Amino acid sequence: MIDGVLTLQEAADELGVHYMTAYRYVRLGVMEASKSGGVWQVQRSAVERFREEAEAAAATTGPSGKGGARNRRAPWSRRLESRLVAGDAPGSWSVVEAAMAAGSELDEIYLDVLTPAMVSIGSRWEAGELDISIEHRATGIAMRILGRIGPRFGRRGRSRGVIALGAPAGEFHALPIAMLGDLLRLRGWEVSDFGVDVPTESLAHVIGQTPDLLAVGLSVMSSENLESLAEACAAAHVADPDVLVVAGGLAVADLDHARALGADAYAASGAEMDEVLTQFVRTV
Ligand code: B12
Repeated sequence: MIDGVLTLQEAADELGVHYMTAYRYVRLGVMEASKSGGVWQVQRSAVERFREEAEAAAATTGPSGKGGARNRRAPWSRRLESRLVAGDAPGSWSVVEAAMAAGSELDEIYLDVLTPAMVSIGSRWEAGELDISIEHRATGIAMRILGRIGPRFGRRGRSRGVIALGAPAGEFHALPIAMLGDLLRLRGWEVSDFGVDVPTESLAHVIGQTPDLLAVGLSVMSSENLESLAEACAAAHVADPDVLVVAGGLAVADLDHARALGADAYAASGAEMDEVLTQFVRTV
C-alpha cells in the first residue's frame, strides 16, 4: 500500500466485503477510484467517505428497507461526475440507470444529475484541476446517454409547433442544445437540432426551408462567440421575419443582453423557453 492509496482488494478487506462488491461500488460511482497501469487504486479518504455515507444511509433507511426519498436524493450527480471523469461509459450509464430505478424523472436526470456533473467538470477545468480533454470525453459519454434516453422524451399527439435549435459559427458546446431539445420535446414541441458551429448562411437556409417554423433557439456558452450570435440573429430575421429568435446559454446574461445582440427573446432553460413559446403562440 502506497501512502493513502489502497488496491481494490485492500479496500474490500478494509470494508469487509468481497472484491466484486467493492468493484461494483466503483463502477456505480459510489466509491471513487482510478485506474493506473490497469490496476484500480482507491484513496484511503475515498474508503472513509464511502463508509460514512453508507452509515448515514443505513441510519435513514425506513422500516420497508427501501430508502424512498433518500434513494431518490442520493448524490447521483457526484457519482456520475466521478465516472465521467474516469472516462467510464458503462459505469456512467449504470449511474443513470440506478438514478432512474430510484425514481428520478427524465428531466431530473438532465437537470439534477447530468448538468451538475458537467458544470462541476467545467469548474474543475477552470481551476486547472482537469485537462480540457476530460471535457471532450465526458461530453462524448454524455451524448451517448442522451442517445439512449432521448427517445423517451418524445410526446405522443399533435405537436405544439416547430422549433429549430443550434449554436452559431465558432460555438462548440453541443450538450446544452441536445438537452434543451429533449426538454422541449417533453413539453410537446417538434424540435430540429442543427447542432454546433452552424455557419450563418446554413442557418439562414434551414430557417428559410423549414415550413411552419415558429421559433429558433440559438445557444452560446462561451463569451467569445457573442458576435457570431449577433450575426446569426440578423440572418435569421432576414430569412424569416415572422420567426421568433430566442437566445440563451451561459454567455447570454438576460433579455436586455439578448435583445442587444438582435434576438427577440431570452430564456435560461427549457422550462423558460416553453413559457416564452406558449406566450408567443398566443400572439400569432
Ligand atoms: C464540455 C465543455 C466544453 C467542451 C464541449 C464539447 C462538446 N462537443 O460539446 C469543449 C472542450 C469543446 C469546450 C471548449 C471550450 N470551452 Co467549454 N465547457 C464545457 C462544460 C464543462 C460543459 C458544457 C455542458 O455540457 N454544460 C451542461 C449543460 C447542460 O449546460 P447548461 O448551461 O445547463 O445548459 C442549459 C441552459 O444553459 C439552457 N441553454 C443553453 N443554451 C440555450 C439556448 C437557448 C435558446 C435556451 C432557451 C436555453 C439554453 O438550457 C440548457 C439545457 O438545460 C462547460 C461548463 C458549464 N458550466 O456548462 C464549459 C464552459 C461552458 N466552457 C468554457 C470555455 C471558456 C471554453 C473554451 C473557450 C475553453 C478554451 N479556452 O478552449 C472553449 C470554447 C469552445 C467554443 N468555441 O465554443 C466556459 C465558458 C465561460 C464563458 N461564459 O465564457 C465554461 C463555463 C467553463 C468554465 N467553468 O469556465 N468546452
